Amino acid sequence: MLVRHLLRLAALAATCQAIVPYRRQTTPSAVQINWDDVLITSKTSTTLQVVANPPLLADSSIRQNALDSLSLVSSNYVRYVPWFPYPRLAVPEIDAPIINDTHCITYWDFTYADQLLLDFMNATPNVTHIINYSTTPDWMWVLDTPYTYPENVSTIDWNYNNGTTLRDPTLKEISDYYSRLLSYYTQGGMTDECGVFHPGHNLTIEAWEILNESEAEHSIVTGLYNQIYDAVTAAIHAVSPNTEFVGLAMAYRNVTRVQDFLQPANHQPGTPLDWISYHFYAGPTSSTTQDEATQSFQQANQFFEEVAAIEAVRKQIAPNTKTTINELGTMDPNGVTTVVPGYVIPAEYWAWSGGVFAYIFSNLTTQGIDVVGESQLSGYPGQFPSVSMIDWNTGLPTARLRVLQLLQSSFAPGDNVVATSSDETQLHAQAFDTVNGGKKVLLINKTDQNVTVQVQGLQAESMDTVDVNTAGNPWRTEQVSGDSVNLTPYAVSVLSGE
Ligand SMILES: *[C@@H]1O[C@H](CO)[C@@H](O)[C@H](O)[C@H]1NC(C)=O
Ligand SMILES: *[C@@H]1O[C@H](CO)[C@@H](O)[C@H](O)[C@H]1NC(C)=O
Ligand SMILES: *[C@@H]1O[C@H](CO)[C@@H](O)[C@H](O)[C@H]1NC(C)=O
Ligand SMILES: *[C@@H]1O[C@H](CO)[C@@H](O)[C@H](O)[C@H]1NC(C)=O
Ligand SMILES: *[C@@H]1O[C@H](CO)[C@@H](O)[C@H](O)[C@H]1NC(C)=O
Ligand SMILES: *[C@@H]1O[C@H](CO)[C@@H](O)[C@H](O)[C@H]1NC(C)=O
Ligand SMILES: *[C@@H]1O[C@H](CO)[C@@H](O)[C@H](O)[C@H]1NC(C)=O
Ligand SMILES: *[C@@H]1O[C@H](CO)[C@@H](O)[C@H](O)[C@H]1NC(C)=O
Ligand SMILES: *[C@@H]1O[C@H](CO)[C@@H](O)[C@H](O)[C@H]1NC(C)=O
Ligand SMILES: *[C@@H]1O[C@H](CO)[C@@H](O)[C@H](O)[C@H]1NC(C)=O
Ligand SMILES: CC(=O)N[C@H]1CO[C@H](CO)[C@@H](O)[C@@H]1O
Repeated sequence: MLVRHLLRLAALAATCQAIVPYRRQTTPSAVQINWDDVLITSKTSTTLQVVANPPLLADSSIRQNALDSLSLVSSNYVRYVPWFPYPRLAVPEIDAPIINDTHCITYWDFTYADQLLLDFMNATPNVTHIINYSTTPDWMWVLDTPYTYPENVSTIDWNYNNGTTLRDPTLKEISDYYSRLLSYYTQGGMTDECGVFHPGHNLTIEAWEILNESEAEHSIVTGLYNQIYDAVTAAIHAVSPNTEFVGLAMAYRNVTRVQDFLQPANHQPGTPLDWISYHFYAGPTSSTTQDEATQSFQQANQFFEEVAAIEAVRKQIAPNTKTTINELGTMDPNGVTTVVPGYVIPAEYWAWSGGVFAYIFSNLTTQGIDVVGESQLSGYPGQFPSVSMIDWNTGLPTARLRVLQLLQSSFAPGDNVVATSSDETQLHAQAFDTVNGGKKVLLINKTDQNVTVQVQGLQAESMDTVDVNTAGNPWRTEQVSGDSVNLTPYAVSVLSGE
């Protein structure tokens, strides 16, 4: 793979040499803005998801930097997900209770759950949180053989989430589990199956998600998912009446499932359908950085159409249900689950991947999506390294995190999003008349070349840019004037002016 990488660099160098003289003569790429044509007043918040994993544990050398990085992009609807490959981090009741005539023993252990959740809450003060203990204890499912989870809390275990039938079909066991978990974190403690009180915390949990990518984990069919959703939301509401719920959490964008979930007739009366959630990852297969980027932008276009189809259904049957698209990312084909030996994810990757997120933000804002969430704070070889927003060796930000931070500092719900056009093959442009900072234009260079952009309808004053050069550092601010600016390769820029 090293060879391939070198070949790629050679090819890039050759391209630059061949193209530069030609580029200098090309006419600038034009962006037209009609400030009077308001497409929508933005409802969109941008945020991220934090998947709980070992680099965030108390004894990790990068923990503090990772938490500081998280604080930079702390924002409403930030999402926290303990996840099944680390059973002992994700499941506080890791073993089934033993209850018989002579004994009553439970195995609740909040050591790791507390470490990770309290760090997360402390790094994200004064914002609303969506908490998602999506992993159910394995022992609640009917399994062919009892499952032995790894003792080592850092060991990745892909086999934990197994079984398709709950051992208690009345759903009382799973509801009680979540009710105790909520009680422990929001009501100062909980009473276990043996009547023993476990002192806990008094956190405010504004929203709770029910299960993970339900169609993938445990292959839960819609009917069962809805039943679990109804039972668990009722149990949690009894403990924490102000918590809202997020349902569905689809890995694939299936309109039928959305329809089945949102139909009130498919739920117990009174079940809240506050939010739905779903996900998208671009998965390019090409072999050059530019092709990967181009493919990812194209896959995003397809995703926008899927969102539009889901939105049509939601608006028709559940117009008040909000949407959080809370896992958005890309994957380097050589860094999907682990990093191919000898390969280094290039600086360009982190820049264009941030560009794809900014591009998705732009379109989903015009579609009226409530929350657009980047995936995920901490990834590392073994756990989706190219989806990470921090460097797994240091805990410091990558360009992906800086793009989110730039979007948060530039745009907010309440901005007027106005009609903007440009040559979409190379550049994406979207103008915002913002509530906080005057007129701004988001510019995304989809390619590895410099370009001059002529922005018609804005007297530009300054431009903030995240690109290959700024990488994980704070963005660069340049003073600009007139209506013509230069965009660097894969730049995500925000132009401000009058
Ligand atoms: C109850 O469970 C304990 C612990 O597993 C076991 O040692 C004991 O034999 C059980 N008693 C009965 C009556 O089953
Ligand atoms: C959180 O809000 C409180 C009350 O408004 C304020 O005193 C505090 O400084 C805020 N903390 C942060 C980190 O913003
Ligand atoms: C669970 O996983 C094991 C090993 O991967 C497999 O043999 C078994 O059939 C699975 N299903 C159930 C229901 O236990
Ligand atoms: C636990 O697993 C991690 C990750 O595989 C490994 O680095 C560590 O050495 C293991 N610890 C022990 C005590 O085996
Ligand atoms: C939670 O609140 C209860 C009741 O006010 C109080 O007794 C308890 O000490 C609090 N727990 C924590 C961890 O603050
Ligand atoms: C949720 O579950 C799916 C399917 O098992 C998995 O692919 C995905 O990465 C999970 N998401 C998170 C954030 O853990
Ligand atoms: C809970 O988190 C999992 C893991 O990321 C995710 O797949 C699932 O969609 C979430 N649940 C909801 C209802 O969003
Ligand atoms: C979408 O969901 C429906 C209902 O759960 C299912 O029957 C159908 O096979 C799914 N379609 C795809 C493409 O997965
Ligand atoms: C967002 O994507 C949809 C679907 O591709 C498209 O129809 C729409 O024009 C896009 N919105 C903007 C403002 O470009
Ligand atoms: C882009 O422009 C900068 C500054 O003029 C130059 O250093 C760089 O080589 C150019 N990059 C490409 C790919 O042409
Ligand atoms: C903003 C923009 O479009 N930038 C440029 C990115 O690079 C390509 C060349 O590959 C230019 O044609 C684009 O115009």
